[in-house]
Amino acid sequence: MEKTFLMIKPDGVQRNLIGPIVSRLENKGFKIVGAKLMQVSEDLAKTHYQEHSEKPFFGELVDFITSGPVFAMVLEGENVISTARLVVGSTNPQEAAPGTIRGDFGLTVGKNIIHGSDSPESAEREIGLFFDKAEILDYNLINKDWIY
Ligand code: FUP
Repeated sequence: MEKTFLMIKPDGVQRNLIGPIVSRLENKGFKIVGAKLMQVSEDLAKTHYQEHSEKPFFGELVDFITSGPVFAMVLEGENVISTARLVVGSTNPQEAAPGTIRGDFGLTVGKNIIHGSDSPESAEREIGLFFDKAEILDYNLINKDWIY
């Protein structure tokens, strides 16, 4: 089953949005197979965002993501990578549709509440960066065969 990486950023954690956001992801039908509150190091931040290393906002991005704890998750489900991106919404919260996480909770592109992997390659890379294999669980939901 497909897996993706999602991370509630420091703004979402500081605003006590872990619960509401995780609730939306569970309600959608995704299965949480890994989750933890963690502090992102500068090295990890730079590696995670390496595709943006030449962008003018790179320094601010690294400062922001390391400014406080994040809530990192691995979710599993059918087409979870693209479907979770729909639930997350557009990068700029001012353009994100109402009903999406960024559309409902965010206001500026620099502080857009949550990250979600954008492709199978980035999902695999990001899960590997943030989680040890032993932190990702393989389990069944009892009597819920219709949850993947
Ligand atoms: P996304 O995949 O939606 O998280 O968006 P990107 O990978 O394009 O951008 C990563 C992060 O860079 C965004 F979450 C916010 C930040 N960013 C800015 O701060 N300014 C920009 O103009 C674009 C992105």
